[in-house]
Amino acid sequence: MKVYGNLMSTCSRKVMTVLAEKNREVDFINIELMKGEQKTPEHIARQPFGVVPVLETDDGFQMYESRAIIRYLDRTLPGTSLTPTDPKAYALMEQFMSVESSYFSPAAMKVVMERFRGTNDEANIAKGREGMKKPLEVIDAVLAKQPFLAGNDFTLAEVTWAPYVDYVIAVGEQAVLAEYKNVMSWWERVASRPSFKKATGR
Ligand SMILES: N[C@@H](CCC(=O)N[C@@H](CS)C(=O)NCC(=O)O)C(=O)O
Repeated sequence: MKVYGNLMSTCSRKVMTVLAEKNREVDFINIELMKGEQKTPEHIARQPFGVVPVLETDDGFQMYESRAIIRYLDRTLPGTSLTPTDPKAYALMEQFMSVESSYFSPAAMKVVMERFRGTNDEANIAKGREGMKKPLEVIDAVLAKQPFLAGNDFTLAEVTWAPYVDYVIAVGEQAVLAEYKNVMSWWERVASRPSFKKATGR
């Protein structure tokens, strides 16, 4: 199995976290984003939008879109399932994956990219910080009652939130998270997970 990705990228980290949860080693083909390798015709043939990651299975099946890849991997690889069987827990997992992709990560990435690129547009950063508040408030209330977003277990919902929360902290914006104490306790559980440590090279 091959993954075309970049280990610094949030989307590749979701895929690598699930692979680590399943104890599955893959051939990792590094795509140098800073050099624009994701825009070459060779890579566009794998990923028409010119981004990473891409998964290629041993029988030559190729797919892209990180959230689709992690669902596929969880469904097909042996090991502990990261998708609840209980329909209500499953619904909550999907709900919080959607909250992440619709509301949290677009706001988080505004802040992260401004800091990461060093452009530091404070007005844009303020918008990003403001945008993170509601989704954080919502999950904080949920995490007051249960250890993980879908209930008692670590699921794909944690896998999708983790790289964005991690980068918010990495760029020095942890103050946005600090006022949500249940989020902070949850984050300790997620960040100390061996799969996430492996995916982030820690
Ligand atoms: N919706 C896509 C987004 C992929 C994406 O935006 N990847 C970023 C890295 S996290 C990328 O390749 N950026 C390089 C670029 O935009 O040129 C997915 O979930 O796989």
